[in-house]
Formats: sequence, structure tokens, C-alpha cells
Amino acid sequence: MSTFQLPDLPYAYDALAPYISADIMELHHKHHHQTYVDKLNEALEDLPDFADKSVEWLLANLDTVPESARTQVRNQGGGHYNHSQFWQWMSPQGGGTPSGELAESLTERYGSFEKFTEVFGDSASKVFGSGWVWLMPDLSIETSHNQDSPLSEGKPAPILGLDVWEHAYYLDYTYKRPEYIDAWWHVVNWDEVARRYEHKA
Ligand code: MN3
Repeated sequence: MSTFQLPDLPYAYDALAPYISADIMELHHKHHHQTYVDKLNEALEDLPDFADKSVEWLLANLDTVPESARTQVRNQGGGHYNHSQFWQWMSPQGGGTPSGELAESLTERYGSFEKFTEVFGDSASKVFGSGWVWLMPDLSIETSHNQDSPLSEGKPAPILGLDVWEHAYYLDYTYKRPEYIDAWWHVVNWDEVARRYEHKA
């Protein structure tokens, strides 16, 4: 039986305030993310062949998952994977601008760091309904609906992503998603993004 587990947050629930409140972080991690984990485990309960597979492998090989469980693995597995990354992409020491190779490459591609945040933020505000916006290892920007992952499209793991589901911001920002996006830049863990960028395949 698969037993995926909720990863600990690498900081306290109130560590990202005032940009993201403790209330949101606690609900988002302890309840939303936990539910993805529980439902993923439930979906895999009767599939012993998949018991030793990582969530990354499952998302990249959805077509091998029996049809009866495939939608659940896609949604709940995607939810588990995406949120596990999302917590690491933020930090109370975050914000500011990236440095090194990542900074140079972003400037080269988008003209400036500010221009990059504009394009990324614009993509994030245009996701209709629930979804994510991603920065890919080649520095292209992609979006997904629901909990879909680029991994399921045969693409590499994103190096940064922003959750634009209403559960990620409604309590703090109500319907004003652009305000959440603007605030989120203050907590982006650029060291982690740069690490992933430099270790790309
Ligand atoms: Mn979420």
C-alpha cells in the first residue's frame, strides 16, 4: 500500500505574513495538502504494482495507471506534488531578486527581471478558474488547470510555480488575485529556484 505523507513546512505557518497569512498557510498545508495526500493514498490502495512509485513517476506515467484510478492520481497526485514544491519555492527570507546565472538568463530572455515578473504575473492572472503558472527550466512560462503538472505532458519539472487556486489567497485577498500575485514576489525563495535552474538536466 502506498503511503505518501504530508511533508513538514520548512517554516512556521506565520512565517510568510503579512504576504500570506498564518490562517491561509495552515488551511492550505494542514487541510488542503493533507487531503490530496489522503486521497492519493486511497486511490492507490488496491494497486500494489504502484506501491513503490514516486509521485513524480506516477504523474509522468499516468497512462500506465488503471483507468479506474487515473483521474484521482492525476488530481490528487498532482495536488500532492505541486504543493510539496510550492512550500519550498517560498521562504520568510525570500523576495528581492535572484542573483547569478538565473538572474542573467532571466534578463537575457525577458529584458529585465521586472519584465519577467510582469509576464509571469500576467499569465498567473489569466489562468481561468483554478490552476498554476510555472517557470520551466528553459525559462519559458506555462500554465496548468486544476492540479495538472507539466510532468504529465512529458516535460521537465518546473523550477518555480505559483498556486492561483482561490484557496491560496481568498482569505487574505478575496477576489483580488493580482494583489496576491504582487505580494507573493516578496516570499519567493530565489536561492531554491536558482539551485533548481543550475541543476537542470
Ligand atoms: Mn493549493
